[in-house]
Amino acid sequence: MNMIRATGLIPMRKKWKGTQLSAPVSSYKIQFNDIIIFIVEKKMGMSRRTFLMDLARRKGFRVENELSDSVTHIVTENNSCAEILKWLQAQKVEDSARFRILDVSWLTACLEAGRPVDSEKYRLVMDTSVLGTDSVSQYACQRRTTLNNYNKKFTDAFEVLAENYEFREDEGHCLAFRRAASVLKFLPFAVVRVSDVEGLPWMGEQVKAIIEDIIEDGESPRVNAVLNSENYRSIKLFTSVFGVGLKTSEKWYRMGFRTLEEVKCDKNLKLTRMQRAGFLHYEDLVSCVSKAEADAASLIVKESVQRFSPSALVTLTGGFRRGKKAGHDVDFLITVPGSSQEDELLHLVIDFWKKQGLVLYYDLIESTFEKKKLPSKKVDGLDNFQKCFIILKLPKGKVDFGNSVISVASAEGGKKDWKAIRVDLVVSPFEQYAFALLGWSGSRQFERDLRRYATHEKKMMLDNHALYDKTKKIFLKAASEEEIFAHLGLDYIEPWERNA
Ligand code: DCT
Ligand code: MG
Repeated sequence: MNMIRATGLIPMRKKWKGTQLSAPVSSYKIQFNDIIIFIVEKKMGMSRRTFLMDLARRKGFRVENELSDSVTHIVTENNSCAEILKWLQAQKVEDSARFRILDVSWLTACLEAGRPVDSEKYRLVMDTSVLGTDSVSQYACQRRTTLNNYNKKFTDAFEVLAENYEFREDEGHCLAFRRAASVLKFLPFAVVRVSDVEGLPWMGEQVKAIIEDIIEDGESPRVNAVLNSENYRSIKLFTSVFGVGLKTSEKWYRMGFRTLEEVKCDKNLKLTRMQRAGFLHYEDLVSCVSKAEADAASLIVKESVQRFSPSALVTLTGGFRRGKKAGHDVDFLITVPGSSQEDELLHLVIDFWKKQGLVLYYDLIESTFEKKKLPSKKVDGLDNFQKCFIILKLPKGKVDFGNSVISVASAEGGKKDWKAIRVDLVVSPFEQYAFALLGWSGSRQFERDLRRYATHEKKMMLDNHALYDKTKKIFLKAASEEEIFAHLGLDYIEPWERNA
């Protein structure tokens, strides 16, 4: 981070030599070591900043020229809390919650007193009006949520609780914590006190109590209790195996299993083909797919698909389309412009890969789409597209593939020169492509809320195939995601803003 350039200041060293606007930091004795101050130039101006820095140093305060990692107190004049947080964001500061952001009147009070005064009443307050709208929408599809999460410590906690409720099949509580996490992911600032979330949707009493615990103690007893519970830990472990769902995990838990070793050693257990593959490639599959690996997989998928259908479009969807740097799998959507049915393509690609020894596991599901059917009411169910769930043997190092050379993290000497990664291929008819793309780009919470919004606000039904207007009793056609948002009366949200 180069603060000097960022704030537009002349580098201090030059200044000391020339105009002597400020004395070197070391020439005054620091009396108050616990507080390390940085004064923001924005809106205050350079000369007033220099004057205040100098004065504070004379009085024994430690004032930094740059916004270093050691700074504890940020002093600002005429800026709102939101402006400062935005400015911190521009300085690539990730954890803005570690600073006290204070009005300049705190510093002048300190200078007057000749010692640090209590800063609480000088803290800049965040209120949601700075979000640019009067209120934050209850729907994730009306919130632009990037991967910049200022509230990870809260959202991680909520996700543990949501997951635990999911394991216990308590949908209501699960959704409540998922929605709360989603709202906090959207906030362009770090929550530092409970009042910061006042007026935001989905902030119920339980949610606020957890936020309060984390603010005060850095942790929530309720979340810790889940993390330490044998049931949660076991179900989490079992469901981390590809092919093992909630039902199987619960069964294994009831049978007394607590580790994967115990499951693997029981010769009486009948595992599915999917689960056997899951255990066989467990280590590779739990270590997430990196962006580089996803790019390498993209090349392989594109080359292979276009080998059999040169005009086919292959689009990276899922988390990687939203800009994620890692994911549990790589999702692709395939469509052939001008063609409505391409049943053969996926089979040809899989056969080709099998011959190349690239397929460690696959399950090809034929399309079950019926033309007459309305968009489905099921929110989280799978769609009817032909699709294939694959474990791909991704080569490491530089590999020639078709006309391309792919390069993934090289194999370390003597070790296996490939990694097992999960790949999903979905084939959509061309006229449903926009709906399929929107549905497969996620996030899950974003998709849920798009459907909820369509149903409750527009009397429409949206799924991965179509949009149906129940009032006009017609299907609304769309050739792009933009057109679907327009049909729904929503502002367009870019894929990287859908990380709800
Ligand atoms: N999807 C959905 N509902 C489901 C399953 C999937 O709406 N029940 C959509 C949302 C994302 C996309 O399909 C791909 O699913 P995942 O791969 O599970 O999600 P992801 O966002 O790609 O997450 P990850 O990075 O972990 O793969
Ligand atoms: Mg994915």
